[in-house]
Amino acid sequence: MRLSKDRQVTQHHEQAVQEAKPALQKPTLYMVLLLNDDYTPMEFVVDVLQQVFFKGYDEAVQLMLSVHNSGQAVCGVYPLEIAEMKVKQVQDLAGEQKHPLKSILEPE
Ligand code: TYC
Repeated sequence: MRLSKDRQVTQHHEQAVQEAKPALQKPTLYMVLLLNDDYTPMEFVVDVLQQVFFKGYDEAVQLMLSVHNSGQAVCGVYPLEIAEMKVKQVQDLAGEQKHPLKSILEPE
């Protein structure tokens, strides 16, 4: 199809604008990671993984051990507001029992 010079320029311009867009957008999903420490009891971490991240018992144990052995692990991937809520829930539950357990967010 033949296009007028004007149309070609417009199309080229639109394409250039669209290609730049993904780099400017904020990531929409965030990973919630649990961090290891030397003091939080293993059973408490398993409880948190079940209550906050809705893991079954066996998966919660595996995930807790993976954090214990590797330093951290991803517990779930969520939109920002949900991910922030999970971090706060972990912080609140740990704080109630005076455990140093921590979770953080990272862009997916
Ligand atoms: N390392 C802790 C212990 O030996 C257990 C633990 C696991 C703590 C996972 C935090 O996110 C954590 N009691």
